[in-house]
Amino acid sequence: MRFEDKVVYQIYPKSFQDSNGDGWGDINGIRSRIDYLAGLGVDYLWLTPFFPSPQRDNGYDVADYRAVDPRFGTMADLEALIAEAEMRGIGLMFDMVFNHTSTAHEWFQKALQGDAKYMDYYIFRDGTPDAPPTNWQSKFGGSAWEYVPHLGKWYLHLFDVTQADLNWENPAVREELKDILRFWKAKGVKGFRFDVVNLISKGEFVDDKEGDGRRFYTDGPHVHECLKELVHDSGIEGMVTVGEMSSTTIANCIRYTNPAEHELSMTFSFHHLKVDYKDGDKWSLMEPDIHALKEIFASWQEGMARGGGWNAVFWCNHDQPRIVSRFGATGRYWKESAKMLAAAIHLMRGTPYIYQGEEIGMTNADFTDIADYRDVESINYHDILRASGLSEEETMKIIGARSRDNGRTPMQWTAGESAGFTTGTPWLGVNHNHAAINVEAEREDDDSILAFYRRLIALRKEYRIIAEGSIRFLERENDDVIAYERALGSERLLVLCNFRASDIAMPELHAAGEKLIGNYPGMAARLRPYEVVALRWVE
Ligand code: TEU
Repeated sequence: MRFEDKVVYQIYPKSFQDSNGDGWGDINGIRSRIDYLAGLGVDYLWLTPFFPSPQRDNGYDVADYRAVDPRFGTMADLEALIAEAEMRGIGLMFDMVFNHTSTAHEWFQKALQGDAKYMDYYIFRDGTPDAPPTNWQSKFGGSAWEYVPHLGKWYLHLFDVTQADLNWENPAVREELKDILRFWKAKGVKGFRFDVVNLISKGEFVDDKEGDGRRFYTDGPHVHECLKELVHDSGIEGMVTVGEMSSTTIANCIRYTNPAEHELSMTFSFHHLKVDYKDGDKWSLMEPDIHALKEIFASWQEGMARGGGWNAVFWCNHDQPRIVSRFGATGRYWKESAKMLAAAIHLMRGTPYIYQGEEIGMTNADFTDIADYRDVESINYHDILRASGLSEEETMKIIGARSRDNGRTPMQWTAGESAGFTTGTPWLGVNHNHAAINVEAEREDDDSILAFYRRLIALRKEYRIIAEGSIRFLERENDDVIAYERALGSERLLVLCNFRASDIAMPELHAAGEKLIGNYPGMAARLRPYEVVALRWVE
């Protein structure tokens, strides 16, 4: 099953809707908004982790995979949400953080006590306090190894020091993880997202002379075997699964998602979200390179199709800045650019993901002080950038553009206090532009970004060509426009996206097609600023 005509909506529970005034979003908050989600027409809700956690990395540091953190609610609340969603034809997808656990997890606590069984659940290496086993770097900055003096050993953490990597070479670990999947499947969960799942199989533990170590564990030696075993033995085959793939390749993503391989339904890859990284560095700013963006889409979309793979298509998630602030506009062309960006990916080949707030055109956070940020990565990099010699002003400009908190500010429901997110003090500041950008303002407006997303979702279900058509990229040399053609039998769909804030020449491509969707009235001789138009015809 390919999930071609499905659309997934991602919820970051902490920032979606608070129901009890403690400033944290919660499960009952999601329940109260279920009709809004059903109204959008989405098929699945992916919930980022709500499990008991010290919240060093907002829940991606899981201390217990089978329970609900009391700050998010109870198991009964969760069961009610699953049932209420199902009544509306919506399935829940849970986020399985299986590359690492929190150091607060009982397995790691037992390992720390020297219990050999549990030490083998993690990646411990002998050594002296002055020499980590390898020079690998944590994704959040600093060494990927932490020394435990009373054990005389180091443990590996590719992320925060409180996120210890699991040892997937140990069959007992793999059994534990399968059991967790069975547990949630039995509760009626319909699918799973697997966090950084292409990092689970570590290769050799040697110094990386040219990089941060990722070449030794990315798409590692046993990753495909491990996934096949996990999916097969846990009995989740046939459910919707998406793997988050860090620094991966098309060839690997074909293997992860080609149905003949029995691994996953689809993959997230991130190359298209690095076209504004100067020299590939997230912490160096650059204008987005639209030519590079198009080439990445073209090679991934066409390459995955050739190999029988399947893409998850997305712009936003809880780790990314807001797309209108990034590749679109927040001033004069805010609405046009938000719609253009939406159509650009919703009409591609793959399963679209919408991240909460994207559908109303939410923008980056408007924080100016590092004290306003909560994300561990932003706080670490603030210090790293300052130590590298940048001024506070330069540093805050970078953090402002790149922080993961840009995508985590509370959902903007109304123009009222705290945007209707909470009656208390929000855990992370609400963007002041909620007075203008909010669900209430867009809900009844046929011309709103929200209405446009609703229409895109409906079109995918109405026109098989969107869900199942082949894809071919056009205008490869034109740096202003992203253009592609979908085909199904004798049917064609041409999509033209102007990524510029000015009007540009109309590519000489279109036959006299019927306009299926666009963000301006009618058709003009040139493509207007951030215009998108999709034309359909039968040959
Ligand atoms: O993210 C994995 C990941 O590598 C990134 O997107 C990461 O946040 C970014 O590269 C840092 O610059 C996943 C989760 O989505 C993220 O929230 C977690 O922090 C991370 O795994 C660890 O579990």
